Amino acid sequence: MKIFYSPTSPYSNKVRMAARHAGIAAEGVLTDTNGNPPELIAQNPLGKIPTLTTSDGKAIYDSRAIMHFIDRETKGKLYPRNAEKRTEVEMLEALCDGICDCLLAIVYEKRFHPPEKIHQPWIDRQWEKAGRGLDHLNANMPKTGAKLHAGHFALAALLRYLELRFAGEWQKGRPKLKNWSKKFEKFFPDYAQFKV
Ligand SMILES: N[C@@H](CCC(=O)N[C@@H](CS)C(=O)NCC(=O)O)C(=O)O
Repeated sequence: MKIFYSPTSPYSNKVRMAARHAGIAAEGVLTDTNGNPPELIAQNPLGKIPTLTTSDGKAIYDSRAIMHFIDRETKGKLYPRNAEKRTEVEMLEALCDGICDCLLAIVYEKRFHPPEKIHQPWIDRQWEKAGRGLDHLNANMPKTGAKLHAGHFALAALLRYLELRFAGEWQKGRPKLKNWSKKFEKFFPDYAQFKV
């Protein structure tokens, strides 16, 4: 099994941490999407990471489809069996991924436009969404103990991305969120390896 990934991609980090936790052996294939690598495009026409290739050559994307695949392969290591609890975990994952979507939109707006074409109102709109999401997380932190689930990995990946691209810009007024990584790392010591 292979996972096309980049250490700076939050969705890649989410699935790679989850695979590690669930005991899925997948070889990481370091991938720069900017170059449209043919081996990635052959698996995923969208040219996005993460993309997983199974041992029998099937491609699986996007990150949530990969998470569900890992969960099925490991008989439920990532999502609770109970329907209500599962929905809660899926919502946490959706919120964390959604905040990453907003943050990525900001990064791409700046990266793929010449300075005079960067549209600040679009950046502000995305930053507002991300801010509301982060406030919601800070007010509704997930219980975190030895039994980790997909939502924890999505949150851990989001925090790594914030540290990487928005250092010092998101912690104010969100002490619980700021301190959560330390707690998570106690239960997932490999978290340090997912820092760029
Ligand atoms: N919804 C997708 C998002 C994947 C995504 O946007 N990945 C980024 C890297 S973090 C990417 O591949 N960007 C390259 C591109 O869009 O060309 C998922 O959850 O996997």
